[in-house]
Amino acid sequence: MSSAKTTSSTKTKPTKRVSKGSSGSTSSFIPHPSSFPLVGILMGSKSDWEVMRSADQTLTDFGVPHECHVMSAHRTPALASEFASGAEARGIEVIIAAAGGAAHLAGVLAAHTVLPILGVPMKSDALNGLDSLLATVQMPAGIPVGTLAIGKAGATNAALLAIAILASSRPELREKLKSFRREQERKIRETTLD
Ligand code: RP5
Repeated sequence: MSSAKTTSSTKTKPTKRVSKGSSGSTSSFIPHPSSFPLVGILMGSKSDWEVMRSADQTLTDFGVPHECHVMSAHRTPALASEFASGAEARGIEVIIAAAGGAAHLAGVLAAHTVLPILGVPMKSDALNGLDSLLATVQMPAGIPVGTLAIGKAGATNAALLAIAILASSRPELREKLKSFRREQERKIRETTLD
């Protein structure tokens, strides 16, 4: 699964042609003509997609243009490097990176860009995601990765945190976040038990 998505959930494969970014670096990731993604959601395997749909859906709900791709720190290291190196020049402002097991994707991306990287550890069969969590969170000083919770909660919160980062310069997004919190609070306050 590799798709570029817009706020209207249009799924298209990323155009595979080479262009020059403003930084002079080459990139194969060209935005869909009708969308200029602000957030990139990356995951190490298609097997992560069921969980990462939550990040995709949250960004869609807030109307944040974004794109979703599968790439791996281990299986496609050159692709991961290319994406991260060219992301800033393409207008991406935040990258969400999900991986499981020896979860190095977020760290490898962070090594190639100064954009904020939000890591989401995937639940693994062998160690229930503890391996993914430790691999994502234990970055050496100097190359930060903001690590979220394991699994779906982490995926949703990575999207909300990306929105909060974008909202620092976009008042309309800040208002949407406040409205989301109010609605969340209202639901809890109105909860009744049998
Ligand atoms: C990681 O290995 C992926 O992020 C995934 O969570 C895990 C297993 O991948 P598959 O073997 O299911 O492709 O790279």
